[in-house]
Amino acid sequence: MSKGEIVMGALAPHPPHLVYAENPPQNEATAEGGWEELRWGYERLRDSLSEKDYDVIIIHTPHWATFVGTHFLGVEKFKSLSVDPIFPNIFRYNYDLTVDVELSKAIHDSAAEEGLLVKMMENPDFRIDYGTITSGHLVNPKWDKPIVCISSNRSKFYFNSELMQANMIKLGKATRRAVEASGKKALLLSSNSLSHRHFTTEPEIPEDMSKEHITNHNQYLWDMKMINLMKEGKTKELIDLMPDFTEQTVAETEAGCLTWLMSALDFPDYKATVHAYGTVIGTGNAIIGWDPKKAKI
Ligand code: 2X7
Ligand code: FE2
Repeated sequence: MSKGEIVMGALAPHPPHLVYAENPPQNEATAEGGWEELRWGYERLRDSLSEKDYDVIIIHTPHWATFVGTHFLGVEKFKSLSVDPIFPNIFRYNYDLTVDVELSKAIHDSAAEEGLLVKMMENPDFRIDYGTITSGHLVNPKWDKPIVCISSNRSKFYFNSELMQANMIKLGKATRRAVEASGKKALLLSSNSLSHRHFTTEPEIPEDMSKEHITNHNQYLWDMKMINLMKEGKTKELIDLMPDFTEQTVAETEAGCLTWLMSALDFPDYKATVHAYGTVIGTGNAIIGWDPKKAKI
């Protein structure tokens, strides 16, 4: 069996607004468009993936929060309706997805070898979180690839950012090792926004773009600082700054997804490709790809 590999890693944020604005048949709500910059960014990410051959999409998601260890989906098929708890008016999505349970279990076992507390989630009636569904849809609207879905262990809440990062670095290493041993080609998604202070009221028309902007200038400056580090290939510095960034902008990086991705990619020192930056209800969102082939040039 040939060695497996990560063919690409991406920061793939999941505001449900982006799915709503696309009007796919799976979503019950209908929109008049909106958030084009980000949606066109996802188009560019999908274009860059069209040249890649891959077997599976591995998603680390903030909206499956687990407080005792890291959990992995362990059932092959999930089909149900996902309703966003905050935005039921815009996201009521009928999902039908397949899990690569073999790879999921392999990453679980590899993470256990790193000393992490882990669990397979084997309840067939489990409701898949909207982070997984939104990032999964925007990257692969046909849903023709199986996924592996990894929960976010909220160690930041009962310990601190530093401990969360240390664990996510182990989880990233464990993920890379399991992918390589599997012989499979994997696409990895960090499903999170950057800065995350958001508006507390919604415009009458959610997609009214005259109302959309970053919540405050501080968030914008922090987002640009972090994105520029990614563009420059300074991902170790990015990890060092993550606790301060997360605290000052209430960033969704608190869930550990981006730290996991950087570790799985072995802390890229090559340039990331920024496909888009834009805001959704005041939060900062970037769509960014890392192609490990660039490391070899
Ligand atoms: O979960 C989210 C998010 N991360 C960003 C923006 C809007 C809604 O939901
Ligand atoms: Fe979110």
